[in-house]
Amino acid sequence: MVRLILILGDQLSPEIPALKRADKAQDRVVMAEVADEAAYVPHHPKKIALIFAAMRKFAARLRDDGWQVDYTRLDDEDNAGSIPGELLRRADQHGTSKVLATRPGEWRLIEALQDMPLDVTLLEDSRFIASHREFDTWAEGRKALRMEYFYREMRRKTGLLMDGDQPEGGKWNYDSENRKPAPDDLFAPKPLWFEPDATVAEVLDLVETHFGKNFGTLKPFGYATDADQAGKVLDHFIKHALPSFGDYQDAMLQGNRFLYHSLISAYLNIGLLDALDICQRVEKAYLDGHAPLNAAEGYIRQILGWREFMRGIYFREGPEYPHRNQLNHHRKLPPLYWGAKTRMNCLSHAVAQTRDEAYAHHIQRLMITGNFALIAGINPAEVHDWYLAVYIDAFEWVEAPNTVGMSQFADGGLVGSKPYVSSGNYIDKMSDYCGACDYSVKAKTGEKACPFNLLYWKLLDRHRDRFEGNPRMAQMYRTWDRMDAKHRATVLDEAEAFLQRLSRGDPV
Ligand code: FAD
Ligand code: DLZ
Ligand code: SF4
Repeated sequence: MVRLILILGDQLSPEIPALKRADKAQDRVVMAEVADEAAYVPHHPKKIALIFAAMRKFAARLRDDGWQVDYTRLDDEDNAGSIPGELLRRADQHGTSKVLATRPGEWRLIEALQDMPLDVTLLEDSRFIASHREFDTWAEGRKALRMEYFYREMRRKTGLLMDGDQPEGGKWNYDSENRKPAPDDLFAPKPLWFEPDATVAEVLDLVETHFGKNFGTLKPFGYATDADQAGKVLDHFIKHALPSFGDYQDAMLQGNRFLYHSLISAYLNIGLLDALDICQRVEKAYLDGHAPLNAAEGYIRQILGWREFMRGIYFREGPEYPHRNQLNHHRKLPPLYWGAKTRMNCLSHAVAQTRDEAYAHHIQRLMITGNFALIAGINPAEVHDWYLAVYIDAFEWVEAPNTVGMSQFADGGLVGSKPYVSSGNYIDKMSDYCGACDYSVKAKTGEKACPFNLLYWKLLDRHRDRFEGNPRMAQMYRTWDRMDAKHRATVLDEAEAFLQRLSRGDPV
């Protein structure tokens, strides 16, 4: 019997297990641009354009390679509007009930496929360095799951940056050398962008028509949309930016949105690049003397460590993980996240960049938009939906542990041992945002007080019972307790007044 081989918009790799197990002579590849996937959150138009264009190019590549591909475009008349709907329609067309698919990266879609009245086989996605079994075996019986120890396992497993059974250079982690603030006149290489070709131009028109009102600027669109272009982006990064990646990994500059970051997460997540191959190429750059160890190790840790760890957590914790709210935060996401004016220059910049590029780098996501949402007590489910919608690389398996876990501490400390929160000082140290802000980062109270200064203490005060006993937070509480009682009361009152203004929708 003919089988339908489902390839989703983030499974665009010839190595994807469903294709590897398929019979080119007989089976039919099913790919579909569908309203349900494009609308479960209001995705940034650039993200939809990337996925549709990359899907179309991948389908063409498969056809050239001899596969029979049933491709449905968004505006095809008989489009069923959902992945299950399209599978049913194709099953009917070809008189089959058999579907071979690679496990999707989101519980919502896994459950939808499992509930179908067809014979669906789901294969484990093999594009990752650690299998589910490996992660679960590592996690089993541990009191706390910490990325650092998992990462060491992965280094041993792959042999990346290893000198026998010891880490290259004698240390596993060079994070302490990766925290330089960027000087204002830093010269950073420009990322590699591409002029839209005919396929991309056609998709841009389609996206403009159907999703033009979503938050986000569609044009100019310069993202890579096939494996060849994505490979060029990686080459460009390794050649020009990798050597300084380590030094300025945590820096933020108003005039430079990308600094020394690689901008490859979306390509990696949709299958245009391969994780192990990237790590091996970065290791080679180090061994060839092109990049220093703190850069190569810092970069490899992000992919081999954080990315694999996050995936392990998402699948181990199950479908209710994205709904966790251990800190019981319920404030609505304020309109400033969707571009409403704010006097906070750091947020204004991070959101404007997100709107224009569908991209912000890690520290902007963690210490600006994420930090503010956490100290303002925003509902993590709303924060999660926002991150899932606005970033070009956002797929739930990687977005949810980063947002719900690392950034909002809503999993109660599974991903991180303490919440990533800071007052304005950290932002001032790592960026040039504060100098151009309406608020004063030096002011701790009063009309000009930086809201991060107020809300940071408010969060610690509100959750004292939970955090006071955490050894990594004890120093913060000691600092707070040493402050004059009247000053502390003023901070808490002003923080509360700010939060009320935020909830009322007053400009902040
Ligand atoms: P670089 O800084 O050049 O890093 C290299 C690569 O390392 C990235 O491409 C990515 O594949 C990997 N990486 C780095 N940090 C992480 C991490 N914490 N988790 C997983 N992979 C990592 N990343 C996503 O791919 N999709 C998301 O939806 C996503 N959501 C996030 C939400 C929040 C709140 C936070 C704090 C982080 C999120 N990240 C997400 C992680 C990280 O911010 C992005 O991977 C990174 O900014 C992508 O840009 P880049 O390719 O230039 O990365
Ligand atoms: C994100 C996305 C979008 C916007 N559109 C489609 C689509 O039309 N067809 C498709 O197959 N996949 C799409 N995707 C990616 C899926 O949402 C993704 O496969 C799941 O969220 C699982 O990671
Ligand atoms: Fe952000 Fe505060 Fe700095 Fe303004 S002063 S940019 S609000 S950290």
